[in-house]
Parts: sequence; structure tokens; C-alpha cells
Amino acid sequence: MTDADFVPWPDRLAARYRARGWWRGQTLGAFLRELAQRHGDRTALVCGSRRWSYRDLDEAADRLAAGFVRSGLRAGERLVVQLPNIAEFFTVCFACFRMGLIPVMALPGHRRAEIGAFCRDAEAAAYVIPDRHDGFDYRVLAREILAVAPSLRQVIVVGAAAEFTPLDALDAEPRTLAEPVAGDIALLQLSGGSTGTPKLIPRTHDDYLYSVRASVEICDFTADTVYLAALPVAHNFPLSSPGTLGTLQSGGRIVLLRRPEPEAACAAIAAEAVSHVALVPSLLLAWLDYVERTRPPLTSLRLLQVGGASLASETAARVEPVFGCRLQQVFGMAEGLVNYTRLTDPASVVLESQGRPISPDDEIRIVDDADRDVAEGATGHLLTRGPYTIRGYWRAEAYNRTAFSADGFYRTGDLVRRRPDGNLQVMGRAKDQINRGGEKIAAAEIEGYLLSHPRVRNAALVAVPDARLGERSCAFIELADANATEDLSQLALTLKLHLRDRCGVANHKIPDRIEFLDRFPLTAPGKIAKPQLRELAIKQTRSPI
Ligand code: OOB
Repeated sequence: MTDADFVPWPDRLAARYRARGWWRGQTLGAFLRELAQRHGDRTALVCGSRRWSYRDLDEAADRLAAGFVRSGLRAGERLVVQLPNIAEFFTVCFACFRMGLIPVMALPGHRRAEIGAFCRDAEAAAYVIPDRHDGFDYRVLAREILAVAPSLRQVIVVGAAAEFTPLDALDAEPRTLAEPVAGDIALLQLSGGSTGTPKLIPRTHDDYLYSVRASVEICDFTADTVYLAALPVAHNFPLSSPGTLGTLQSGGRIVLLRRPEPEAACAAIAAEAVSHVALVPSLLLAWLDYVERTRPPLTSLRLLQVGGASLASETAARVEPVFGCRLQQVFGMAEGLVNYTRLTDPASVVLESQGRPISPDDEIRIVDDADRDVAEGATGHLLTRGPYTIRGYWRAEAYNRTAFSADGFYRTGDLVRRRPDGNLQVMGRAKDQINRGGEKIAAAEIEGYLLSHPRVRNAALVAVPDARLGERSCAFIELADANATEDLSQLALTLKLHLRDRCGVANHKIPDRIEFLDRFPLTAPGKIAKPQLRELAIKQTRSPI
């Protein structure tokens, strides 16, 4: 790692965060060791019919770390991990943390475009996949990735490995390894992004563990907590807010769910006496409908966390009556800052706000377009810095100059207001992004892929409101050679296939709708008038292509 990889906190602030006990000098590898000593035989993980104790997990991490070293992987190198919600996600991550290998937290839905970019940006040495998941063969993807990511030396497969290395083959006798330093990068999270290329988010052991410990306290996770991991575990919300790591910190039990459909989830809740679960609003809607219809026994549930996208207050109000448990709103970001409504807050706060920051040292500014503080209660851009918010993206010196203020505040791209009771409300977004059921799509990235098709002269991706997903994407296209007699629905399909097959884009990022325009509306300075396009998309009543 070099200085350019990672922007450290200024010494003065780092000293403060240590002095106040936020950063404790513990690595995530040492964290698991301590938990294994404390909770040894208790069940840490339930994965289908397999159960892993804290000790099992600790030993597996040691053996795998030794195996990684034997296979030539070195501290400071990067490994892209793309696993569904299975126990091996944790053994792989903790083995990395033990030896200072840095996992890049890819999601199961990512495909050639995304994984290729992560491998290249991180100069990844290894890539970990399942053999198959959800009807998709990741070994086929790995073959494509090897062709575009020259730094990759190893593909590691959980399951049937074909020509690659089976994860089981990396099992080795534990050996003493040099421990990383808590101020080092522990993992690379993914940014939702608003630019053409996704950015990687370096989180240190110190800052990540602080956010986990403090979240545990706020959310009251205890040794009795049984946490259902329904969202993809690599994501910051189910990983650390307080999520699976918070459950481990508490001595509780994680129940891994491979797919988040409500039937399977409710069965797991009943079978394992699940007490805590985190959802995005679109999943919450599906679960609410299912539970209202079928009335499964959910008496063990104590807290349902919802975050990742805007939650309508009418939906929020259904949670407690339908699930018989408390609701907590979570407004967070992989870059750091996480806000929670508190368990003791009155209904008006829990139903209508997105809570307040974790830390007394989280600094929040709400500013206008010229970075001046807005009047109290007014809506503005949210800027933040603090003990677990990054000061810069991974190897992105030029971009960091615009993504952060000169004094180190992260420009979240969110529009918020602060209520008189101190809680934040998310009012909208200034970043050019679509939030599709909690999954973020950078408009510029998809526009770039659309522009790579020879028929496309201009492309603009906008968000359209959607009752289920919150937002869906609609791409507007200006053709290079308009042809009056052409079947446009056929052409829309061609463009979608171009994105999927030629560009290798994840499914959720393929536009839900494609519309053709002769000329884009422009703003006075000649930029595409996206608000007008959005209006147009909403007005057009024709069914999605
Ligand atoms: C979480 O993290 P990311 O990195 O996938 O996305 C962050 C962005 C925020 O900047 C905001 O635009 C949006 O997602 N968002 C919300 C929200 N929570 C996140 N917008 C409205 N209301 C909310 N409650 O999404 C994330 C990370 C940790 C915990 C929870 C969510």
C-alpha cells in the first residue's frame, strides 16, 4: 500500500478519536480471537443445516489464513470476494483480516463490468466465488474476468471448482502470522457512485470496529440477539450496522438466508427464534404483504431495521402492527456515516425521520450550492466527517478533490434537513444516481455503456418513481441515425442485450425502460435537462418495454 491508496485522518483528529476511545487499536482478526475466547462454544453462524461456533469460526479463519499464505497471497494484497450469504463469506473475510489481505466486498449480482472494474482498480490478486448461486454459474464469469484482469493469480471456488482452486484445498495447519495494524485498511467497500467508474471505499480496522461497537450499543444487540441476514452480507448495512459483525460482537447468533423471499424468511424466523432483521424498503413491502396475508408466527422478532432507501411514513406505520416488533430507520452509507432512530424515540421520530448519527464526533453540515450553512431546518446538501467516515476513496486523487471538501468533509450527495428534535430527514438527492430498491446505479456509468453502442448518439438515465422499488430507471436515447420505419421496441431490446452481453453489466443496472427522443431538452448552458426527462418519463403512460 502507498500513501496514494488511502487518505488518512489528520493526526490531530486521529489522536482525538483514540483518546476518546473510539479507535482501540484492535484489528478485525483480533476481534474474532477475543470473541472466540469469550463465547467459544456458542453458535455464531447458522448456514442451512450447518452450525458454526465462535471457536469453529476462529479456527477456520486461522487455517484459511495459513492456506492463503501458502498459496502465495501476501499482506496488503487485495482479494475480491463475491459470495452469497453462506458461512464461507465469514471464514474468507476473517482469514483476510488475520493476515492483512484486503477483501473487496462485491455483491452476488455483479457481473463482468463491475467485477472486472473492481479487480483492475484494486489490482486484485485473487477472486473468490461460489460455483453456482441463484441459477448463475460464477465459474463462467471468472473465466471472463481472468481475460480482463491481468493482476489475478487465483480464482477460489466454494464448491465444485472446475479448473480453479477449491476453497477446501486452501486448508492448512495454522501458523503464526504477522498481524496487520488497526490503522491499516481492513476492507474495501463499494460506493453507490455517481461517476462513470465505481469507486472503492477503504475502511480501516479501527474505524469499522468503532462503527460496529457503537451501533451495537444504540441498537441494543446482546448475547440473546438472533440476527437474520436477509440482505447480501457484504453490504455495509447487514455487515456492520450493527449487522452480522455487531451480532458477533454481542455474542449472538447469525442466521444466514440465501434469498430474501418472505416465505423462507418467515420460516427461518420461526425455526431459529430470530429477534433482529434488516431490510430495504422494497423488501419490507413484500414482507408486509406476505405477513398480513398469511399471519406466520413471528413472536420472537424484536427489532426490524429499515434503510438503504427512502421509507414512506405510511409503510413505516404498518411495521409495528403487522410484525409486532419495533421499527428502526437507518440512513447510512458505505463511506461511513450511519444515522439511526433510537429505540426509545417516540413514534413521530421513528416513522418520519431517518435518525441521527452514531457518534458525538460525527460532524454534520447542511449547506447550499456554495457550501454555506443553510438556515436551521432548511434543506441542503449533507456534508460529514468523523471517526468512521473515509477521507478519500481508494486511489482516486483527482476525484477526491470534488467528492470531499478542502477540510475533509465527505459530500454525501444527499439532500437533508434537520428537524428541531435533531433528527435528519432525507429530502432527496443531488447526485446523479438511481436508488432502485436500495441498489444504487450511477447514471453516468450506464450512459457510458449505452454510448458505446454505434446507434446511440446521446443517452440519459433518469429515476422514475415506482410503488414497489421506490425508483426504477428509464434511459432516454437519441439515435445517431433515426430510421422512421424502425421497430423501436426491438431496438430497445437490442440495447438491453448490448448492456448485458457486450458490456457485462449487472442485471439490476439494465434500464427498466428505454425511450427514444429526436432531440433531448437542454438547459441554458447546454446540458441535458434531466428534470424535464424525468417529467416526460412519468407522463408517458405506455407500459414498460
Ligand atoms: C447504504 O449504503 P450505500 O452506500 O449502499 O448507499 C448510501 C446512500 C445514501 O447516501 C443515501 O443516498 C441512500 O443510500 N440511503 C437512504 C437511506 N439509507 C441510505 N436514503 C433515504 N433513506 C435512507 N434511510 O444504503 C447503507 C449503509 C449502511 C446502513 C444503511 C444503509
